[in-house]
Amino acid sequence: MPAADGVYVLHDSRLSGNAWKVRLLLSHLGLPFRRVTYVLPEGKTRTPEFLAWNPLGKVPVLELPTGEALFESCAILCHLAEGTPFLPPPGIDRARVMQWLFFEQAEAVKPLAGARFWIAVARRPEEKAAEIAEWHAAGNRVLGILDARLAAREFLATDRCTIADIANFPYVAMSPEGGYDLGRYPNVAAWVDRVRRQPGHVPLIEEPTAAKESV
Ligand SMILES: N[C@@H](CCC(=O)N[C@@H](CS)C(=O)NCC(=O)O)C(=O)O
Repeated sequence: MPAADGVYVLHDSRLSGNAWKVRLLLSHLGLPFRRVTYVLPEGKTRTPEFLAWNPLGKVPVLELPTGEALFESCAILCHLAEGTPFLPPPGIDRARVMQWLFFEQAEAVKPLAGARFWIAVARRPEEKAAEIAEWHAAGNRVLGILDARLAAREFLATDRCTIADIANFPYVAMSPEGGYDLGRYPNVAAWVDRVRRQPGHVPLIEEPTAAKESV
């Protein structure tokens, strides 16, 4: 369905951390949007219409009021945050924001989200036992790096909450579902609470919990 009514349309799934990032920023910025929520195994992200928005067939996709569509959560964050305090103007602070966005995509998502998916969403950890062991090693390294970064600062990139924090938040906050112990990373745990207390914060699941979670 096109963004005919001139508002943002977020194509997401209920348990997607990547889509949660976008919903968080839309809410922080007070931007009205419509949600189209997919049950990923149903295959509706593989239709020609969806693939025209994102050839990878993944959520999130954001339809803009102009009718154009963007995929890749961090690119969407950059676009929405342009000209707001969530993305500093060109310079070293903006480069630091980018640094932590790339860190999230290149280093953090796979081990944190992979373990969470197989343990807490698919609930078939035995199928990925070897990978989960590898993810836990890599993910604990990531959490250690974040903990060191946050030892003497409140936010990842600058002295305020930016899209660097919004991007890293979901899969770090949900990492205990994947068997990670945030008690080992007190600076990360305090940052998770801090990001959660930002005005406009929304939970992953906003409606009452259904009996059976869909992906
Ligand atoms: N790098 C992408 C990853 C997107 C992604 O992996 N989306 C998942 C949900 S969190 C998805 O749609 N998976 C379904 C599939 O791979 O078919 C982003 O940050 O947006």
